Amino acid sequence: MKIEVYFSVYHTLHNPPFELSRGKQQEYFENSQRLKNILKILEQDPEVFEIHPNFSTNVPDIKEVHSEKLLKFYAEISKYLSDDDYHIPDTFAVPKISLLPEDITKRSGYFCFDSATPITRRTFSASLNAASTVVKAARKILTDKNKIVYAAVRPPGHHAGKDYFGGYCYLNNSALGAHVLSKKGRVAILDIDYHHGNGTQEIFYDSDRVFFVSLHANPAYAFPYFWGYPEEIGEGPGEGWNLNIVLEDDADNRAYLQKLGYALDAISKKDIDYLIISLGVDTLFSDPVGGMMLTEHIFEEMGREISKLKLPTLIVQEGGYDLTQVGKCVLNFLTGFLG
Ligand code: SP5
Ligand code: ZN
Repeated sequence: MKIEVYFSVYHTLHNPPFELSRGKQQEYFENSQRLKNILKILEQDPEVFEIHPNFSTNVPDIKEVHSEKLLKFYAEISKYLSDDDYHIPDTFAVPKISLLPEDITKRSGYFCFDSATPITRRTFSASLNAASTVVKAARKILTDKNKIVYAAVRPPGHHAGKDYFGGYCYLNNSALGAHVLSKKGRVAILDIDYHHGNGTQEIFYDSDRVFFVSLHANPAYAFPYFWGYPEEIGEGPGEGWNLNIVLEDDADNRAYLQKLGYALDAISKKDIDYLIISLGVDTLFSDPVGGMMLTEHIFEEMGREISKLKLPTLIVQEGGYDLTQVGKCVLNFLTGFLG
């Protein structure tokens, strides 16, 4: 059995010089070397990984997931910025109000919720290319349900909401993929990134077509802080279709697998047709952004356990910032998934 890998070639266009986190200037953790390292490892086994570069930035139905104002803002700030420039919002709308300031460098604070997500001239292009790659990969699942497809993309997506961005994410890749699949059946999104996928949660919060299940570090002390609590269960028709499972930072392989078991149980109790995995490997002990204690071998077991759901599956890359281990963790996960 093979795994088809779709990758967003234009990801290198998004490479901000630094981020502001914890009030300090730091290296940009979500850099292009991450994806290069993942691909370098997968390319070594062409028998298993069939790699398809995606050059498109076309994302049909993008307006069904993201607001027109957000997309217009991205288009305008892309034109405003020159080649080597970068933009970090500095004034934020709290609470969210309905008027947008004219000044483009202040309008960003209406859509953005953190200071670690800079925008450059080509950020929107790179994000559209990532989103387009995931939509292509999702369509592949529709035409061939036996396929396992992995979307090797960046920037990541799970923190981006309908009308906002943050956490290194601009467009919600997994949500756009889920949107495509949800037209043909019920979808579960299993988010195993270290951080809560607040954007994905928000996009499907009132929907019973997409079951969002996230395993993540306790937001009482971990990013994104304001979302990810077990009380958030969905609303309206979506009540019972959102499941947050919280882990502590001392979580080791055993604790993690136990909670993953709860997540898989919950998914198998619903009538699901397609699975999307938001695959973050920032749960690794050595990750410079995440704080858990997992070792690289556990990713293989995670893949194996999830594959037992026996669903047509699209795996989408989210976080993972230990440059020396990110490729190995992804490889282990995919190998385990293949069985
Ligand atoms: C997709 C994803 O994983 N986004 C995560 C965004 C986390 N942003 C907060 C970054 C804080 C970085 N702090 C680094 C501490 C250095 N020891
Ligand atoms: Zn993360």
